[in-house]
Amino acid sequence: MTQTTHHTPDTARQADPFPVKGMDAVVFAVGNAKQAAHYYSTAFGMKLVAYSGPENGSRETASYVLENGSARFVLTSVIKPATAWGHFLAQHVAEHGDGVVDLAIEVPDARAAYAYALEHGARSVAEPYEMKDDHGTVVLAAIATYGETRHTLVERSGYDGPYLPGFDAATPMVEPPAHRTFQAIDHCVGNVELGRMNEWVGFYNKVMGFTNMKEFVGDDIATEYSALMSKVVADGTLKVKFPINEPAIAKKKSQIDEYLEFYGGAGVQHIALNTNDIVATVRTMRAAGVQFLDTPDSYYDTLGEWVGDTRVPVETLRELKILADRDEDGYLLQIFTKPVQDRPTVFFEIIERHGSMGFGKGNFKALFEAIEREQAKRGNL
Ligand code: TYF
Ligand code: FE
Repeated sequence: MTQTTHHTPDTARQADPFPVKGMDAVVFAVGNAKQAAHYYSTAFGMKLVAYSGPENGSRETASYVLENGSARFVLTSVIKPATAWGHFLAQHVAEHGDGVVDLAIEVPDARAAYAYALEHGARSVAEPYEMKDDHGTVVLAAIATYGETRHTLVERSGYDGPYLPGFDAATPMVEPPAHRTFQAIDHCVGNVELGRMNEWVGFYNKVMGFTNMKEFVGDDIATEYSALMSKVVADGTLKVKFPINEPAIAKKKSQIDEYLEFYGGAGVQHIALNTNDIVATVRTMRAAGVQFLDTPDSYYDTLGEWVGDTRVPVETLRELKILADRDEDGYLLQIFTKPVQDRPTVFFEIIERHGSMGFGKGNFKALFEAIEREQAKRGNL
């Protein structure tokens, strides 16, 4: 059946049936992209690099492209729906609120990736097409994944424009912070309906040849305290990692059920962002008004006993409510924002890895208790 990989040997990499270069972009459909772009600039420290809107020929949508290292977010709003895409975006925002419509993946050959995916059971949302301008040609195609989410497969083959044809370079909205807050997308998590996690894990196994990583939340943890089950799929090089969660029947209402109820179905739950200085990043983001989940002092009272020494003293972790975990490969530091819109749906994780390729298993109890405290405040527990 499905393989479990941690570090994939080079031989497996050579035989990769679905090679990927990494995440191309996380595309959000939002009610007001102009203001969302401002939030990700001022609060997350990202840099506006490209824009498409009525001023440069896009009558239907306005899109802002923000970057931080290799992490790219595209924020899109509908101005006046005209085509099927505009109507889809308008309906997506009406039904789901602000959310992710596309986890775009950069591939060396979009036509080959698309053909492989369709042969292995993917549903097409866009057949391969080319976009061209003075900067070169980009080949794109798209397949459906959970909920109304899609994966656009992007082949850039030397394209040197600021994002895609149709986009003009833009100047940053504000001066980015002196310290870069994060530099890459670590993983993108999906929430799917009860009983459907294995189906979606199988989808990535078949359609993209992704393999299962060691870390998962099984039945045992689910019934004890998490109220969710989770498995992680990744490409052979671990550049693209997609955990998939489903609710579990437990004593309390699952955080995944809360998401599904307020999002109106399956969708992207959180985006994790890599940083090399989580302390500086959390200080910058907190100062800009970003709210993070709280962690009780009792967590820090015993942390040193099992995590041992990390780059950051426990007292600093305690001050900023940063979590730490250690496994056989090393350790990681991580923290989670509260939902970033009024609906209790999409949130972000900031993660600093030192060897560990895990997802913070040792923190699941503390993390899920913190999420439950927020659920209770919203009357959803
Ligand atoms: O991505 C992960 O697996 C970790 C932990 O609802 C996690 O960030 C898992 C499920 C969840 C929230 C966080
Ligand atoms: Fe995560």
